[in-house]
Amino acid sequence: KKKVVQMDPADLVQDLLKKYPTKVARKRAKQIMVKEAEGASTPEMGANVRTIPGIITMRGCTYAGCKGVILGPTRDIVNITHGPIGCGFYSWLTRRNQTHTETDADENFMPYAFSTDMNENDIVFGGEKKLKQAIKEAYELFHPKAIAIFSTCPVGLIGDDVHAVAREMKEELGINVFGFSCEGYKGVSQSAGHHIANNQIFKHVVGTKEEIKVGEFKINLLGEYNIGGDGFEIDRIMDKCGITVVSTFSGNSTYDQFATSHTADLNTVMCHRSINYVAEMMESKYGIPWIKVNFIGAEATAKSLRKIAQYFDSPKLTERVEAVIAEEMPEVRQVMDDVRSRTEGKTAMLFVGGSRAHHYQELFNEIGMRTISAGYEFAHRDDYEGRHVIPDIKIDADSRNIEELEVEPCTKDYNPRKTDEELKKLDEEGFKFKEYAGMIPDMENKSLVIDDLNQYEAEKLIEIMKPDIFCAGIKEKYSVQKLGIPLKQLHNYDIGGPYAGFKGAVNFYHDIDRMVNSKVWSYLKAPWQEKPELSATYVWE
Ligand code: CFM
Ligand code: HCA
Repeated sequence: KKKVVQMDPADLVQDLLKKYPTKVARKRAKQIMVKEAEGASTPEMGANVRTIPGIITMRGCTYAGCKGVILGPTRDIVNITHGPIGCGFYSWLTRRNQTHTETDADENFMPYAFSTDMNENDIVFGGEKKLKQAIKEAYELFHPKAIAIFSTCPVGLIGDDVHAVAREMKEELGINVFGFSCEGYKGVSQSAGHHIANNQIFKHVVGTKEEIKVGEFKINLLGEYNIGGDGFEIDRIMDKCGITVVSTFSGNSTYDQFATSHTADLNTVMCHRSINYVAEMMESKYGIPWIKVNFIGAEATAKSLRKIAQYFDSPKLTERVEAVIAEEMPEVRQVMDDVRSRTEGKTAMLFVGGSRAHHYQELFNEIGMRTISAGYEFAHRDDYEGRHVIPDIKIDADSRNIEELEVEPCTKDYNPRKTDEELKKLDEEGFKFKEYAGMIPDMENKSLVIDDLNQYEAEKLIEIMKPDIFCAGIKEKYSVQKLGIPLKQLHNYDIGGPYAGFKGAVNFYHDIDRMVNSKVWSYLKAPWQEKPELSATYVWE
C-alpha cells in the first residue's frame, strides 16, 4: 500500500542535496529552485555554468551544438567533421531532423557522414594536410555549393588551423568553404556551439545572394529544426495562411535559403536559445525585426499566427489567419477533450535542452497535465527568467533600415528584465524593445525548477515525486523506464512526431495518452515499491 507523505518543496530540495559533499551541495543549490518560494519576484537561476566534475550530466558538447544542431539539418552543404570518427558518426542523423528535396536535381548530403577520421598519426604530425585532402575529395565527388569544417576536441589541442585551410580551399576550388572553431570542450555545453555556428553562418553565408522571393508577407523561421517533421507541419500552416517562408534556420534548409534570408520582412524566433544571435545580428545589420513565436501547442500556434498577422497589420492576412485557425481547431479540440478525460490531473517532468522544457508545458496544459518539475540542460538566465530585448539600433517599424551596418559577431547574452520606468524611457527614445517570456514565470507556484539535472537527481526526483511521465533524452530513457515511469523523448520524439502546429498537437495528445494510461508500467517494480519505507508521494496544495 502506498504511503502518502506531504512534503514541502523546500524540504525536497534539501533531500536532493543531502548526499552531496558540502561544496557540491552549495554549487548545486544555486541551480535548483522552488518557484516563488522566495517571494513574488523570480529568483536568479544559476544557469550556463560548468558542470561539476564527477557528476553525470545530461548535457552534450560544443561540437554537437554547432555541427549537429545548427548546421546538421541543412541538406546541401557538405559538413566535414575534422576529428576522430566517433564524433562524426555519433552526430549522424540521430537527431531525426528531416528533409525532402524539391526536385531530383537537388542535392541531399544528409545520408552521408563526412569525416577526416583523425588518428594517432594526425595528432602527432598535424591533421591539416588530411583535412585539405578530404575537402578536395568531397569536392570532386559531390561538387557542392559549400563545404563546412567542424573542429572536434583534438583539433584545438594540436592547433590545426581550420580557418586557414578553409581560406586556401575556397580560393582553390572557387566555392564557399568555411570552418568552425567548435571544439567539444569549449564553453560549458552545446550552447557555445550554437553561438559559434550563428556567428560563422552570419559572416560567411547570410546576405551573399540577392534573390528576392515573391510573396506579400515574407518571414524567416529561426530556431526550427524539423525534428520528426515539425517544420513540414509549420510550412503547411504558413502556406495555408499565405505567409512566405524565405528561410528556416535550419530545418529542411538549403545553402541558398541562408544566403537570401536577409530579404525577409520579419524574423520569427521559435527556439530562442539556439538562434537569438542570428536574429539580433540581422536586426542590427538589415533592420529586420524579430518576434518570438511558438508552434508547440495548438493554442500557442494560433497565438503565434495572430502575432505574425498583427505585425504585418494587414486585414487580408488577419482574415486568412483567422479562417485557418477556425478550420484547424475543431479537430484539435475534439481530440484534446477526449484525451483530457483520461489525462487530467496527471503530472509530468520535463528536462530538455534549451527551449522544449518550456514549450512542451503548453501541450501538457492542453490535456490537463501539470508540469511539477522542469529544467533545461544548457539554457541561459533569460530562458528561465524572461527578458526585455533592446536592439542596438532604433527600429522604425514602417521602413526597413536597408543601409548595411558593419556588424560585430554577436556577443550578447543576458538582458535582464527592465522596470516599467526604464521601459517607458526606452520607448520614448524609439527603441522597439520586446518581452521574451521565460520558463519560470509561466510555471505554477511551488514547481521545482532545476538546471543541468543529472542522473542521481533524476532518480531521486522520481523516487519522491513519482510523476506520471518523464520527458528527456536517450541517455535518460532506459534508466527512468526501469524505475517504472514512461519516458517520452522530447529531443527526437522517439519514433513519433510531428508535434508542432495543429496536426502535431493531435499526435502528441494521442502519444501521451497511450503512455500515461498504459498498464505495462505498473508491472515494473521500482526499488521503493519493494521497500515500503522509501515510499512517498508528493502532494500539491
Ligand atoms: Fe533549441 Fe532544438 Fe532545444 Fe537546441 Fe538540442 Fe534539439 Fe533540444 Mo536536443 S535547438 S535548444 S541544442 S529546441 S538538439 S531541436 S531537442 S537539446 S530543447
Ligand atoms: C545534442 C543533440 C540532442 C541529443 C538528444 C539526446 C538531440 O545535444 O547533441 O540526448 O537524446 O536532440 O538530438 O540534443
